[in-house]
Amino acid sequence: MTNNINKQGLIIKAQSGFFWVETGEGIIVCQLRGKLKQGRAKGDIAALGDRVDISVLTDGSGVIETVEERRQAIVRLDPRPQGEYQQVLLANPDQAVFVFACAHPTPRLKMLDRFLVIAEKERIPAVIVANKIDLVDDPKEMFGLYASLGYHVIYTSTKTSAGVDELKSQLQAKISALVGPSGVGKSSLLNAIQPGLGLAVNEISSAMNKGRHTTVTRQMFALEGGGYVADTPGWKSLALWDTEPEELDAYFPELRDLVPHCQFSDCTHQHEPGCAVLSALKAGQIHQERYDSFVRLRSGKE
Ligand SMILES: Nc1nc2c(ncn2[C@@H]2O[C@H](COP(=O)(O)OP(=O)(O)OP(=O)(O)O)[C@@H](O)[C@H]2O)c(=O)[nH]1
Ligand SMILES: [Mg+2]
Ligand SMILES: [Zn+2]
Repeated sequence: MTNNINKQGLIIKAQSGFFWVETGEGIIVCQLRGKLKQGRAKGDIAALGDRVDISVLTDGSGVIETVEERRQAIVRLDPRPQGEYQQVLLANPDQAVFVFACAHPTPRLKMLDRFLVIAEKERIPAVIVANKIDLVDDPKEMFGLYASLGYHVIYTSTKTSAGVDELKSQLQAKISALVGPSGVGKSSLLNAIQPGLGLAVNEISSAMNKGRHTTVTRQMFALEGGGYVADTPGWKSLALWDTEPEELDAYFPELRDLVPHCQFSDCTHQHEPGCAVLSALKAGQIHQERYDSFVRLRSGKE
């Protein structure tokens, strides 16, 4: 009855209901099969990073028949009159790469802490890049604490090329969400890894920042040796939207193992007697700044 060809692929670009699917034998522009759209009011059915089954029509266009279940996703909640809508910024990221500069701009570690909490919650492995190490004497003074918590910290400079190869191999064969404030050197780092890459990502990034009523393109970029990098500027506006205050201690690696030792099972780690977190803080085993971030996020402040 039909002579459609069935293929599998990865959504590498999404724009206005069209999806660019990399099949391994070329890119096919697809739309969603109508029956898939039934749940649409709740959130994106297909998104950047989704693995899909498609059928290819005789005209060369494609139809997405099924979307594989997501392992995890970076999701933004969009309040709409008809109810909250879950925008998927990136499906199935293998890692989130948080880029900060050692100076110019001054690193906002509170923002990094918040990003790390989101990554922990979504179970996305986090990698920290401390760029512009050429501008400071001791970059580990600022970022060393994160390595002690178990995070992989890569120290880089696009001026001296320090750490660029390490970053390159960290990105290889993975889907990475690249996140960080403006001016920290994301584009410069990508260009150092692969000429032209930073430029391409930047164009998309600035288009996305124009506001919600302009056309939103979400795209990820292929690395020569395999793997993809997606710029996800939406992290700045990600709220910890479905996080209860009680679960937050689980997203701080240095706190979560202490929690079972607190005297009260509903301990807020702020004033209770017998609190293992407060004891550790007093003993200098927890960094004050990280504890402050915990208290801040727990109180719902952004
Ligand atoms: N000293 C020094 N400057 C750097 C380094 N990396 C980038 N820069 C400079 O920092 C500035 C910002 O770099 P970009 O690569 O445009 O930063 P970005 O993160 O892509 O910024 P947005 O696209 O606005 O998000 C530029 O002037 C770069 O030349 C570095 O390792 N050391
Ligand atoms: Mg840039
Ligand atoms: Zn406690």
